[in-house]
Amino acid sequence: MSSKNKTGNFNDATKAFVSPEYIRNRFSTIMSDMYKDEVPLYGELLNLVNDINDNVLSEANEIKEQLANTGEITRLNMERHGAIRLGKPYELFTMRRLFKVMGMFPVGYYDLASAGVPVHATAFRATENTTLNQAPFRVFTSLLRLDLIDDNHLRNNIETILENRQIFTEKVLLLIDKSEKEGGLLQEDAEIFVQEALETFRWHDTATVDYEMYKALLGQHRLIADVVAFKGPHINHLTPRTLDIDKVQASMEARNIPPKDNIEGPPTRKCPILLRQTSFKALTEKVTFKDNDGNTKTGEHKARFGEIEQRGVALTQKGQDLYNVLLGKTRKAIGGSPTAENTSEYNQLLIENFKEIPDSYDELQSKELAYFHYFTTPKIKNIQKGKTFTKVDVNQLLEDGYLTIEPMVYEDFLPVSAAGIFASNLGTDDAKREYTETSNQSLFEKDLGEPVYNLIKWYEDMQDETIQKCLAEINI
Ligand code: OOG
Ligand code: NI
Repeated sequence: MSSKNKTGNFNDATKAFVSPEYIRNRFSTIMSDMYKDEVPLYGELLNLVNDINDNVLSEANEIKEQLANTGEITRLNMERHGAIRLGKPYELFTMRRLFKVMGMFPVGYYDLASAGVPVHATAFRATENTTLNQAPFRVFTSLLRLDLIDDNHLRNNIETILENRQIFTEKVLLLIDKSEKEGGLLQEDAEIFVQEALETFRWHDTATVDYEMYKALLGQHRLIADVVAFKGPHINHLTPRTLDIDKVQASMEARNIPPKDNIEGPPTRKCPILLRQTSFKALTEKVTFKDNDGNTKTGEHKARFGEIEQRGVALTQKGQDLYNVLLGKTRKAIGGSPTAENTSEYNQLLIENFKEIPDSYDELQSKELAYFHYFTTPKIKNIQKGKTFTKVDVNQLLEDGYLTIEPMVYEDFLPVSAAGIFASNLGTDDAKREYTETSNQSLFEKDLGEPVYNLIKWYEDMQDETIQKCLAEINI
């Protein structure tokens, strides 16, 4: 080996690419710091969530052990998601490339039109258990559906406004290209990348349209004004993960954080399922509007809020179907979305109806309603040599104590909850809008530039990975 070559290797070793996990955590941190500055209540909420999580962990050993076994314990304090709303296909396509630099990929398709919000969406996140535990940051990303705007004249105006905007900085576009070509970013480029990427998510207090246009956009849907009237897709909330959402909800008022009336999702349970979410209401923020003659006008805009969530076990298709039936049944009984007036009636009914989903992990497992991590126990050394075990033996191995399970946490979102969160921050009139068009996953994927991961298949594969690992240990 020549010394030149050696020098080359040496250089390569010192100038290694930083991992997507490093970039993702770095981005998540500076985003959170920026949002704390922009929306101070979010900082308060973070403190409250941390206090309550510490309490839960010191009091409930069971939960602590469970999170240690699944590897989630290390990520708890950095765990959060955000949400952005994009206007045109180019923005979605490029956002996919941007998130890929951070090891985030589109998982799932969410149609919100059926819930009265003219967008469809995906969530960008890590897709491996280890990388999720190292950097759990995710972003719910929706794209405006212009095909749902019935006013032709306004739709044309919106298209022109959106055509003329560039939400990404030149530098970030160059670094995305570089990362794609070279297979990663060096430390110094990664730092520039996160700072430049952050610019896209920043709040702008000057609108790009005049006040009349803003009013026209609002008249169509408050969400449309939020997407179209601004220079970029400001992050509209960040959501830390709590281990006890009921406690946080009950403690918010005492810290002057005004909570939304009800918690979205399933009821309180011993074994939490899927996802429960609540938020504080959006701030009223001053916005400057300029017209063509250079006159300015000050108005108000509501978009940015804070949210918290408690995550539970992921459900199988069978479990999800049951969840949708029970939630639908409860909402129908009270006449639609819950209101401030019927919150306690709604919660009672929700608890009652959800008794149909067993509240024990063993039963959720045996009825194939939820996904689990499988682990071998020390007992496997007593297993007779010679026999080969396969997937069909798993339940027997569990029963005989050779295997144990821990719940696999739900990493994704719920369309009805998402619509409820949207609605609580958009005003009731908008929430009552009805769009009859059907969901359009293939158009979304065309705009995105690649298919989204199938949610159920992702959990199925993850569970299978843990089972195969156990079988390999047993069959050695
Ligand atoms: C997104 C709402 C969806 C969630 O947690 O379900 C969401 C939005 O308001 O843009 O973040
Ligand atoms: Ni959210």
